[in-house]
Amino acid sequence: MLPRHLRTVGGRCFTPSCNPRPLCMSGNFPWWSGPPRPWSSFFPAPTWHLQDNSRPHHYAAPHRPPLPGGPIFPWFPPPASWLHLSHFNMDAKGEEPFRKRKKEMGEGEEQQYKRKSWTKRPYPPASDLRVPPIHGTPEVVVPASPPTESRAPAQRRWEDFSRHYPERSSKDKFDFTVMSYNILSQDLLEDNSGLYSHCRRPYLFWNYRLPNILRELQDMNADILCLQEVQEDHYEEQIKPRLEALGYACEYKSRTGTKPDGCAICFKSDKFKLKLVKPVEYFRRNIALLDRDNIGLVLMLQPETKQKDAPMICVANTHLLYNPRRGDIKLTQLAILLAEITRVAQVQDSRFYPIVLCGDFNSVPGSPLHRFIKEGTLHYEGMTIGKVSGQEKYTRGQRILSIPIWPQTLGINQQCVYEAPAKNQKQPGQSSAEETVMKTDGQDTESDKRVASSLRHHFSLSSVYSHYFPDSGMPEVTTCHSRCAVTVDYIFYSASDSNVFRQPGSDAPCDGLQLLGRLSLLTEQDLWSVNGLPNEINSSDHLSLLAKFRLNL
Ligand code: KL2
Repeated sequence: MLPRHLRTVGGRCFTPSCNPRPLCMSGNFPWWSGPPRPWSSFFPAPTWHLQDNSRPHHYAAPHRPPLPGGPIFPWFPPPASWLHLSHFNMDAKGEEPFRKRKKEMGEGEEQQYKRKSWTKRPYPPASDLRVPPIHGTPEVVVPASPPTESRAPAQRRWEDFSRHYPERSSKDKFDFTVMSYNILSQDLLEDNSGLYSHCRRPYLFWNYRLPNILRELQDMNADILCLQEVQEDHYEEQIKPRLEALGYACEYKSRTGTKPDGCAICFKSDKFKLKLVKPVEYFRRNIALLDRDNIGLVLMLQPETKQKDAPMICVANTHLLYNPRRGDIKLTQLAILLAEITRVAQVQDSRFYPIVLCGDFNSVPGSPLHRFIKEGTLHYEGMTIGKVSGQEKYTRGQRILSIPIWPQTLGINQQCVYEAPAKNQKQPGQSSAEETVMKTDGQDTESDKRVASSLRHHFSLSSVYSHYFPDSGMPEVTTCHSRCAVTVDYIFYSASDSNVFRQPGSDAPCDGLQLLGRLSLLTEQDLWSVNGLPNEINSSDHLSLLAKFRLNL
């Protein structure tokens, strides 16, 4: 990939802010039938001059104007070498030879890859590609545009759980919505272009993707946005100004090292007052295990209510390491984040302000890392490092997690709490049971060994999503590209004692939240029926997650 300063090639920069308006752009969106969007004059989207009806496997939107004839790419594609999009050029001519793609694959991936990305799929009409916009706070199932074919289009529905809770007067409750969304940084898209070889090339340009992403953020209108893979230049120049204009206050933490992206938390400034910002870096110079540049961001927000002392809400956002084999690093990064949350969200002893923990954890449902977050405990003795995130099927021959996983010099104990400097001093969030464990440390009993190889944390966290569709048993998917379609994104939250979705078995005292609703996810099949991700409408390789919570005052 070219360094960023070289991306202005031939007088053309591939970010909209400094891009001369391409000849084939117009200021409106082909799928948007409502009033002109406020941003359309700032971020013009291409019209359908890119149509290529000669390729039957690419659907042709019925409302595209006919081709004027002659060349249709006055301004792109650039030569492959400019953007490392060589296979996109191949895509334009047909499919890249399978032999070549095979080289990039790991063992066992071949069949999966063949099936997922290169089976010819019938392409649906444009109306099927539409994820319905949600205006205002989502309360109702958004009506689908009438399908033009017999096959039902993939739709995301608002699932309303508010009927499970008694009505409360407005002064006794504080309702708010939270969105978690990995927006796919353009740099990472270009670095890992092999993952997007199934996509039509025009949909991969930042000029095209940005308006779609902003549209989605605006239409969802969440009170809190937790965004991952936000490229710093795009954030400063385009995303932050737009969100501020929509009434958000924005906080950002860039990845360490030379990585150009990071995480942002944006919140409606008329709904919350910012009490604390805690950027979290996982990199530690002196700890070999922590040589990666992932980060997290934690905010303490005070709801703006008529009642004076509404409890604060802790909102954490992270993007954990991708590497499927390095579960040891992922768990340690998570432990650092949990230790930071413990520091800032503790009311007293083991009581915490309600926590909303969002992000891309690069771990699948049911994996040890996922179970650890939900269950609050993980016995990891004998576990291979590749098993932790559940991304890898074949973990034989891999190292097992050391006991303890991270060195003492990190200053975080097995309960994911920063150790106090003085010996025998009670840790924040430490129960008397753990004190006892520490005192008996050194006696080599079986149960001590088990404790030594167990992680714990002190929060009682539930997941907004159930990860499987109850009717069909099909897995929900939050990310989908040519190599995989899985859940790796989550919204976890402290469920109140009265929450019907409270994690079974969790007995930690909890000043928590009630889950009032969520925007349903899709199956892998749904997503491939619209050519996977990113596609014409959904401009990331992840879906956004959206939940509505109630804080009882
Ligand atoms: O899975 V992700 O995509 O949550 O959407 O998080 C990482 C991956 C992101 C940040 O590192 O970049 C993607 N193969 C596939 N995807 C990769 C790879 C890779 N080798 N490296 C980074 N990513």
